[in-house]
Amino acid sequence: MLLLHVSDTHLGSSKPFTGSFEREKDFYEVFDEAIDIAIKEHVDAVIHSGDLFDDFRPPPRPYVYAVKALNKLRERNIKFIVVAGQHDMAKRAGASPIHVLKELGLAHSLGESPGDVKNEVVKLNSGDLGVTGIPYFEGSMAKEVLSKVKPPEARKKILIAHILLQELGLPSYHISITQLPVKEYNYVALGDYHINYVYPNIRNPPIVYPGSTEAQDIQEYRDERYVVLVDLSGSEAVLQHIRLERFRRFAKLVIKNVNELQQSLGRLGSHNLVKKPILYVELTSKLSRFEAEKLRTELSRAVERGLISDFRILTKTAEGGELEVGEGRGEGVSTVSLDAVIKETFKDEGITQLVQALVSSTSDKDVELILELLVKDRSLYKKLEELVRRK
Ligand SMILES: [Mn+2]
Repeated sequence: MLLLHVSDTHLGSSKPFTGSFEREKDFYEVFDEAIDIAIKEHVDAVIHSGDLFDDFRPPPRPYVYAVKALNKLRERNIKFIVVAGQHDMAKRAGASPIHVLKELGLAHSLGESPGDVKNEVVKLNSGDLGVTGIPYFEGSMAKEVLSKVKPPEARKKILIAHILLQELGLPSYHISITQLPVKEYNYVALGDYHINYVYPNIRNPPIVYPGSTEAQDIQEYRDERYVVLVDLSGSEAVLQHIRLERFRRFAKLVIKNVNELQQSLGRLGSHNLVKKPILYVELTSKLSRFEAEKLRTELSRAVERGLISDFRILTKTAEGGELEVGEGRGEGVSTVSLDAVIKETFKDEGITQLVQALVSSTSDKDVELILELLVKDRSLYKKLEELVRRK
């Protein structure tokens, strides 16, 4: 029995260039590559450990690409078994995009909302596979979630979960690996952590994060990205990490001034890459407006010459953290913050606050709040209306 483990494909994302279709396509292309590997390797099923989509209400395009790719699997009788991550998680029953794929007969869903743990036996070409699916959940639900984990009755069993393990050593986590009955399973397929990671010193069963298929920003970037081929034919699972080729590379240059950029660009060596890399430029000193403009021009020229696909500029904050001050292609590069740009653009305190809230909003709650604000403050609404009319 052969499986391909894939995770965190975030279809629909275009990070770090929100709204760029070029970048959005990267996520579709590498997903397609993973599906083609599954077909080439004649696997019985593709196991997806969550964040298939980047949004729980995807626009049509990510659906189209997902359906196209998953149809190729269905034609070959390869099952696609998936749990929801926090990105494609239903806020209420039946509302996850995974549910749509399930209704279309393109996915076997093993959990779509927090606490929706499933223990099932799935019929594959080469036999029965017992699967426990744990979709993303908040840490406070751990006890309830763990009580629902019941290894199914089957000769071969896998556990799929979209969780961060305590053992990763990150600031936040869901549970420790010791809380899961891993010994009951032949393979543990994990998602949520975007970096490839194999839990050390455990031969049986392997506990694996393949990592995401694309990096969402430079912090997540690694030179290699993988899908994992899992052979369950023998008594112990045999793994093969397969390197993906069609993901976008990131490069980073740390420079003081424009001269240093010109010297470093030549050394990028991006000519033999399948795709031109995204370049992050980290500035170690503050540039004048003139120098900043020159830097942007140089970088735009590098895009035109096909050295890089796009760029972002980073400067260090006073606290030593990284601050992004500009991105490529038309976005103005300066040493001012996004907040300052919004202020400068709208020149009205009320509107500025509104736009800032919208820009930084991450939930429907914020939108509700903003609407409430508009209803209460008619003058703000009037000003906004005028602005829209002028555009
Ligand atoms: Mn993810």
